[in-house]
Amino acid sequence: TDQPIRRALISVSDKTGLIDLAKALAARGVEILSTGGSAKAMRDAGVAVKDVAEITGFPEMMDGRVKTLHPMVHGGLLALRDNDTHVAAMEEHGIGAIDLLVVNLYPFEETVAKGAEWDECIENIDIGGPAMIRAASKNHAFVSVVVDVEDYDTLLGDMDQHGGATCPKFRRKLSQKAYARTAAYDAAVSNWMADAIDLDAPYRRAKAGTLAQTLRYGENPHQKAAFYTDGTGRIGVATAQQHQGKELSYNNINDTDAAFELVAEFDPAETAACAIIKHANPCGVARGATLLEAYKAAFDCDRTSAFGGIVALNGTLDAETAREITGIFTEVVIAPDATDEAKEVFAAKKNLRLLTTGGLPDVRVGGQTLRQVAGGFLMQDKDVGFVGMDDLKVVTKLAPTDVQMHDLLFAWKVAKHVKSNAIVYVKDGATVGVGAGQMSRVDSALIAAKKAERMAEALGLPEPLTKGSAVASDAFFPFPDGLMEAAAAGATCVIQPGGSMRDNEVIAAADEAGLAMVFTGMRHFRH
Ligand code: 93A
Repeated sequence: TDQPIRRALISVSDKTGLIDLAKALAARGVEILSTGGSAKAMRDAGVAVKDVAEITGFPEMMDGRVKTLHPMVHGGLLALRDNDTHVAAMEEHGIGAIDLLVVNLYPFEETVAKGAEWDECIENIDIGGPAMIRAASKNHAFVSVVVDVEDYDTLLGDMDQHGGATCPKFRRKLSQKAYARTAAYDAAVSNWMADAIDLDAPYRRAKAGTLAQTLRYGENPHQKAAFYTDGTGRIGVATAQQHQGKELSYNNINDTDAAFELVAEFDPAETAACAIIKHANPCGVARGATLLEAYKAAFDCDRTSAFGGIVALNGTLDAETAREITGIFTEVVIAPDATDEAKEVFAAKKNLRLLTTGGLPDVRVGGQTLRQVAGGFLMQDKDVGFVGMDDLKVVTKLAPTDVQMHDLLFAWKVAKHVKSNAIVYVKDGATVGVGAGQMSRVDSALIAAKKAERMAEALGLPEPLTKGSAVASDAFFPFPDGLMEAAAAGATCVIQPGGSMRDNEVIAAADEAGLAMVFTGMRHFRH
């Protein structure tokens, strides 16, 4: 039913149109209650106003934080006029009905927009206003609530149409608009806080995570850093147990993750495997009959780079392997487990960190990766792409032998974990040259071959181990040149995605060089 407006509460920060509205209401016989600033403005303009403080019996206090939060106000807004007990309560406590609420909120959004300090923004979070708005909106069966200066005229119009009352349809519309306003208001506060937290501490951007460790610094000493867990409980560096050594650093965690995710590609039921990582790229990966063999072979790929590296194993670290690893300075060793003897071997090396995980992560289980760019985030599925023997397509006249096939697939698995452009030479289940992170695929092929030459010299071998090797390329060869470099280094078989415009040229060059080549149909860029 239409509800007569006899008593109004006006509390507005934006005083636009206030005086006109107050005069119009007064002219229609409406009694006006108001808060400090609003009351003063109306009184100065000659409108009769009663202070809310007079009704509540409490002065506005705590810098205005508490002015309308009182049963005399909220009872007047919330009481159901057609409910006997509500009416009795009003009578008992002397609560007068409030038929109209006119409120606009502390200018929180504007305060933030002008770049105010934290404390000023906080003071501009309106509490009493939204409380009243929500109360009046809930009770729209009896109460009209106006939250927008634009609605003052519409209100007066509706009152005039209904003999000083408002109609139910209009009140419901006002109510909906009022809830939209308080919802947007709280969203603005929440968004501001989220942003402010990030600006204060960008390293806390991993919002969804749980702080696991504040790090001494980030990639460099002048960068603050922290480590967060994501709650998935995935086996890996985040859930590993550290047995000895000082705290892991930012780079240690990053490299240890790269090492363990790589070594987990190799099923321990099939083979022992070892990966050595430097600066997030493998400088040696090998499989072997034992972890000791695998470690030695991985180490021989690039002994220079392995210094200060991260070693990951796909099985239980034993004492022999541990002893071999202590032959050079190693930052971190991560393995599913370690024997007591192995732990004893490491105990003498105070700076070496040993991590055990209780198992290997399942590299086929997906999930998302998140990375930051200026002003945004990039989300993508994890690269869990896998190719097996049956997925390979032989494209050359020559087909790889079984032995070559094994090395090709091994090289392919490693290439997935090498920063693009990745070229990986493999011989007998061990990398013999890794070219990583070059802008040109040709350079990656050359660098890897060059490293193999240096290793041959250091090891006193008659020729580099790339002679007779299998080579993997993480993406297609756009031209034959990269492939020719690999052939010049001695590669005899090739694994690559294929799909270049010039595949025919590349295949022809491979045939001419006497190479066996297979296409995977899948690429493994990694940046
Ligand atoms: O600080 S508050 O959250 N506490 C209150 O009890 C309260 N009651 C009204 N802010 C409160 N208000 C807000 O004061 C209103 O939403 C309005 O924006 C402002 C009007 O104050 P004044 O009439 O004193 O200028």
